This record gives sequence, C-alpha cells and structure tokens, in this order.
Amino acid sequence: MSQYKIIFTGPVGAGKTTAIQSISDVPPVKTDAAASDMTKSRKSATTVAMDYGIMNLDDGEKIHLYGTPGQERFDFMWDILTVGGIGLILLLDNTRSDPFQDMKFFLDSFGNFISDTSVAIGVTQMDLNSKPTIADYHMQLEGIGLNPAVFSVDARVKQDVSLLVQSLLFSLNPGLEDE
Ligand SMILES: Nc1nc2c(ncn2[C@@H]2O[C@H](COP(=O)(O)OP(=O)(O)OP(=O)(O)O)[C@@H](O)[C@H]2O)c(=O)[nH]1
Ligand SMILES: [Mg+2]
Repeated sequence: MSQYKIIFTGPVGAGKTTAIQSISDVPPVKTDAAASDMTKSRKSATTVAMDYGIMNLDDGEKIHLYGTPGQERFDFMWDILTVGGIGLILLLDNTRSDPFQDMKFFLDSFGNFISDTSVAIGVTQMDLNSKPTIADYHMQLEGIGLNPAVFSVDARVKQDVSLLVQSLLFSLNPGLEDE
C-alpha cells in the first residue's frame, strides 16, 4: 500500500484546518490555540504547530494531510512539515486585503519545495468576495511563469477540498487514474 504526504498552507483564516477536517477519514489532530489577535477575524483560534489527517483513496492508497500554521511567527514549522511531501495545496482567502500578495508570498516561501514537487491553489470565501476571479488569479500566475490548477473552494465542503487534492495528485502523476 502506498502512502503519500501533502501539505496545506496559506494565510491565517484561509481554511487549512477546516479543509483537513472536511476531508480526513480519521478524526484530525489539531493544534488550535486561542489567540487574542484572532478576535479581529471570524475565528477565535489559530494553528500553532500543525494539523494532521488522513485521506483514504479508492485504490487503498493513503494520503497523509499536514496543515501549517498561517501565522509567520510559526514559520519555523513550514520547512519541518514539508519534509517528504509530494505536493503543496495553497489556500487563499478572497476576503483578505491583498490575496495576490498572499499568493506570491507563499509561493515564494515554499518555492524550493514547489520546484521539486507541485502546487494546486484553492481560493476560499469566494461566496463572500467574488473578486478577484479565478481568471484574475490565472493572469497573475502567468505573469510569474506558473500554471498551477486554481479552484474556487469552500474549505467546509468535502467535495470541494477533495477535488483540489485530486487535481494536485493528477498534476504529479497524470497516469494515476489508469494504474
Ligand atoms: N464563508 C466561507 N467561510 C469559509 C470558507 N472556507 C472556510 N471558511 C471558514 O473560514 C474559517 C477558516 O478557519 P481555519 O480553518 O481555522 O483557518 P486556517 O487557515 O487553519 O487558519 P490559521 O490556522 O489561523 O492559519 C472557518 O471559520 C471556516 O468555517 C468559504 O469558502 N466561505
Ligand atoms: Mg489552522
């Protein structure tokens, strides 16, 4: 049985913890802690170390799901969590002040990992802010010479997150479905 590891990252509140909770086939491990500076956002807790869950694929493969903290003060966890990973899911929150800046920051921070593996991008909270559009994200990405999958994703919806993960796996191994 094959086992793989993927990593979810992105800014505070993008939905990393929620996404792993949505798709994990086991009760996820969370390290959410109450943070006073979170009262500004919709939520009162933030990840301080990592999230962990497992997604079982139909063919018996297991995908181990790791979520990073979004806050930069915990960025020492980012390199630790990517070790042995096969790809990155970048979640962006469309209600933040500059989601393109967030995107560039995380693509840059995880640049070495991405250049060795692959990345797929999920834009959350598009129900609250419909702009920028997915086409706008593609244009920004073209400008920096990248062409990853980009989807509108509600981190609370299992099917949305699952599609994003499948697209990452597909980009890593286009023959996966025939094996
Ligand atoms: N309206 C709306 N809410 C969403 C969507 N996706 C996620 N959320 C909510 O946004 C919040 C995301 O919180 P978390 O999952 O804790 O975010 P996180 O990325 O783990 O944040 P940190 O651990 O602090 O970095 C939750 O309250 C979710 O229910 C979406 O597409 N639309
Ligand atoms: Mg979190």
